[in-house]
Amino acid sequence: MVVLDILNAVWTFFATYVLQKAPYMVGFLTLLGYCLMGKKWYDTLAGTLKAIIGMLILNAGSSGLTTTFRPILAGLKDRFNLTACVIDPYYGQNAVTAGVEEVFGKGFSQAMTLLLIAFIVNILLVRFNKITKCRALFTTGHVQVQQAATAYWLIMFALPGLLTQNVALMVVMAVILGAYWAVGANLTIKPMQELSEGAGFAIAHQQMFGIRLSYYLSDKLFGDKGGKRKVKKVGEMEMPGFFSIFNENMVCTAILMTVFFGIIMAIIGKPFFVESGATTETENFLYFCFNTSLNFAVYLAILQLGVRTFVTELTASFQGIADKLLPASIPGVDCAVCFGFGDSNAVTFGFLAGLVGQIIAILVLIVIGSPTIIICGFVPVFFDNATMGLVANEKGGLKACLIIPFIAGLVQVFGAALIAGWVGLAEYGGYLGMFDWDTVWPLFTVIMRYAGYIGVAIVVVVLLAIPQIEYRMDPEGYFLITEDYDAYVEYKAKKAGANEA
Ligand code: ASC
Repeated sequence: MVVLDILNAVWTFFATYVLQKAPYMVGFLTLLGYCLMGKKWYDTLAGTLKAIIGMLILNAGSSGLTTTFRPILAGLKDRFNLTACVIDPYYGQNAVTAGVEEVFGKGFSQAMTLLLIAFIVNILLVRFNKITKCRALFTTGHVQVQQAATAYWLIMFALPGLLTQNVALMVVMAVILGAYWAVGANLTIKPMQELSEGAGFAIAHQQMFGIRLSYYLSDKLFGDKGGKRKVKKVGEMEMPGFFSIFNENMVCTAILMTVFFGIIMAIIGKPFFVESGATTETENFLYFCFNTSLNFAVYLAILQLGVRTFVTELTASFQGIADKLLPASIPGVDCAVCFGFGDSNAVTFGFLAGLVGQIIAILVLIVIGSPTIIICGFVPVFFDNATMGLVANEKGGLKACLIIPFIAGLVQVFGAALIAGWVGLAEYGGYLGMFDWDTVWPLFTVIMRYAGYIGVAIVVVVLLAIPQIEYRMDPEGYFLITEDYDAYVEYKAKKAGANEA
């Protein structure tokens, strides 16, 4: 009994402080990887610490952005007394916690059990990737918590018949969520390897299908058509005179954010910020707006430093895990990691284009008298659209970097309004609202709601078929791209040469 108690305590500690805390999960994987590689103890210690600290720095940047700018967008809601649904992962999680007992008669703790089982499904799918073709392991715990909560709600809503059968309910949920993690992260491998020139990570976040869609569309609609068309990327834009200062990432971010957030903050007005404690009665409001807006560039710079600190450690050590435990796999990380690669200004442009899209969509909802009104959340509007913009810019240049996030912004609001209104989460004030959860997950929910168990089978089969199709399109390059990126580039060049000849 004592042994069981100890095991239980160790497990609870691990689940709470490692599995759900991204920096320590990344540190744990780095430690494990270096140990499996037989690295000297002091190199292992140094690498592990760098990985944890790098992730903590990244978190400092990303939570700085989130805590400073989230209240501003949410402030619009309070200022105008709107009863509306905020699309934001944290509001989404709160809404599930607040409503799940009342609506389904189930506690929130089961969502955490779901998380653990789904994670095991993810590991198994990667372990057997000779068959499954899934190559990426999800490591972003906080995102897994939010997704487990929302998936828990959506699936119970879709399959009310399962509510009395706990085991079946958990199995269905874990298989779908675990498959979504494995398949989604896998979809981002190609765009991320190309963007980072083989840094060796995938994205394990909330817009994984969005990233692949952005990659696909930017290439199809705005791409260079095999060298026949010139694509102008954000970084290559020659801007005349005054505009050339926009080439500098920090300056560009600072100016654009001052304009955009300056306007929004002016609309909300000083009393709101005094009340929320962000400023004081005596502080000059113009100064406050300017200083807050400049902090955007500060947090972005911090975030990018964090990426540089931990990515090499994590991906180098992951080789040990890939060699010994999970062959041909790479780690899936937070979407903010890709902001350390590509054209930094694409991050800012993608975000602003997405914000414009979201604002227009919200105005449309108001004008048509939609029963569910959405308020933009900072996390989807920034992290989703910046990521998709960055990817779009790589393939399709500036035009793609503006148009694709703009459309994504529309889709996020309309998708969220439909699904959150339908499943009843809007009543509790929030919905996860990130790109995949406004598109792919609503689709899953519709299929399961109307086709029951057959729907579950359709969702699982379609998900698992995706990596198979991708593999069949390029069997030789498929594992090469994660195992040896230089060899992959050479192989691609040879193939392109052969095609031309
Ligand atoms: C999310 C979420 C965050 C951010 C962060 C981006 O989905 O919950 O805190 O995105 O992961 O770096």
